[in-house]
Amino acid sequence: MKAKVLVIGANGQLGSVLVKELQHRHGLDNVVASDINKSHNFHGAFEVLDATDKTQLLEVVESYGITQIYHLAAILSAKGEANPLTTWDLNMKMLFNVLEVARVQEMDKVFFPSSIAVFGEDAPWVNTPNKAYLNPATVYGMSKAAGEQWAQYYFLRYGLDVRSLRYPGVIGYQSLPGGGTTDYAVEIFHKAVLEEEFVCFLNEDTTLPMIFMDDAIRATMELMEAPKRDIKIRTAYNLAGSSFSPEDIVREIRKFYPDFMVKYEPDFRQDIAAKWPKSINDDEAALDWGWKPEYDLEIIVSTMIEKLKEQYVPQQ
Ligand code: AKB
Repeated sequence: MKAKVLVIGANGQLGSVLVKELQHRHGLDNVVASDINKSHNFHGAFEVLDATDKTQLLEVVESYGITQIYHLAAILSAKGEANPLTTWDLNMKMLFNVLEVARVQEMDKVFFPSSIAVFGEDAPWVNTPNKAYLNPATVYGMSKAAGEQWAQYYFLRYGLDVRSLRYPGVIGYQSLPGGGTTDYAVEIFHKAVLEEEFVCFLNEDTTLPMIFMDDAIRATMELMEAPKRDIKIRTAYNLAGSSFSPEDIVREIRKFYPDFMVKYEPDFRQDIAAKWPKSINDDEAALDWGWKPEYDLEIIVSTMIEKLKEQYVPQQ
């Protein structure tokens, strides 16, 4: 039977790119993009969907005969701290609705993104292993850590094939992030290409795990397409790309824009970043389904600059 895929949170940083990849793999007619915000630029089916509303979710699933859900909607680490209880409520409610609808409809697979935000100050800071102690310091991180347990519970109790990755900060030219602590690592490239000064909300030496969009999408597809027997971790897999700090990015950007100006004005997001790992050990992902990142900082920077230049100065 052909897969019918629903993407929730399709307008987000990852969702907008993932929808196109899924359309490419499954066919335009077999992917339904959905988001709470109606403006979008997808070809193919699109539904305005509030995933906190289970009835609405079920209606969409039934009307298209959905067999797989990619649930990408969430309030992220920085934005989530403004309204902790609302963040918990929304993130958990959406996940429960997705898990329940997928269980009742006996779906083939569910993808639930987790994050490096599940780690807190009691996990090793460097080369953080998959099984490290989880004491997240943000509500977003708490919702992801709890979500991982619920994903595993639905697998063990009901046999629902839920798969998950702990994404680092995602860097891509195709879309903008919103409300995260790693957002600076995308914004900085837009400023560089526009030849404007960048004000960085993290300290210059704050090293964080990051991943290029193309690697993040490929990892998602490789995890989701791996044979079920190979998926040994049912909470979430650590996923690594490359680790670097704002000053590392600036050094690389100045190879292209030697006069690029940066001012450091750390805010509350510095405290969030300070409790996250500096680098991630993703040996289990490599072992179980063959994960291997392709983009290091140098390639990320040159690709970001090249692609954003095309976007800002349209070719004749
Ligand atoms: C955030 O910064 O909140 C996200 C994440 C690492 O999950 N990009």
